Amino acid sequence: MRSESSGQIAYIGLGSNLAQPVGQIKAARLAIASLDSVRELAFSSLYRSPPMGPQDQPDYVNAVMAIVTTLPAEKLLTCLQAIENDQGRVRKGERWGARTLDLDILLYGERQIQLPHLTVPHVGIAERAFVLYPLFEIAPELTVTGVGRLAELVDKCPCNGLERIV
Ligand code: ATP
Ligand code: 5RX
Ligand code: CA
Ligand code: CA
Ligand code: CA
Repeated sequence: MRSESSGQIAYIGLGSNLAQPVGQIKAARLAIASLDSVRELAFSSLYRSPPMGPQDQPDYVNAVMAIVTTLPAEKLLTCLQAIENDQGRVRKGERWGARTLDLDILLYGERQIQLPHLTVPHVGIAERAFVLYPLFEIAPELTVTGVGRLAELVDKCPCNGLERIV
């Protein structure tokens, strides 16, 4: 019955390359798990990698978290953006610049969502080693809605510089 459903499984990508990235990721994990209507299911290792996109910025630390949530995807995004702001994220002029914390909704159940401020599955998911490898670690059997099996995406994605650190 819909009113008794326990929610959706969602995968969140975490990234940081400023102000002690490992601490930022750990703090964000606690903040996300502490949200009402969110429960942590799994958390990947932490990975370091050179910046993709603009390269005049520090290396990133990334991880992926699986949650179960009764929040609709749009509300989840709002909560994640509030956590980014709480952890000192400042949006500067440059697109894809350095940040204390970046939280992306990678997947939300098997939903495909196309809203002005929310695209799910996340646009970059199939090309980004720093997303695919940690995601594969916690959900090796996953199929990315509309894209294909995660195991195949990982096989096709060079790990260029991605290192597991914790
Ligand atoms: P990228 O999305 O390519 O990884 P980014 O994370 O640096 O780049 P941001 O500046 O953090 O991009 O976000 C820009 C906007 O992307 C956000 O304000 C949000 O509305 C939108 N957005 C669209 N789809 C998603 C999603 N699945 N998860 C998080 N934000 C999203
Ligand atoms: C822009 C990603 C262009 C890929 C982006 C991260 C491309 C990053 C991150 C690492 C960005 C979005 N690099 N670059 N980790 N975010 N390693 O989280 S900006 Cl081609
Ligand atoms: Ca909680
Ligand atoms: Ca991102
Ligand atoms: Ca983002």
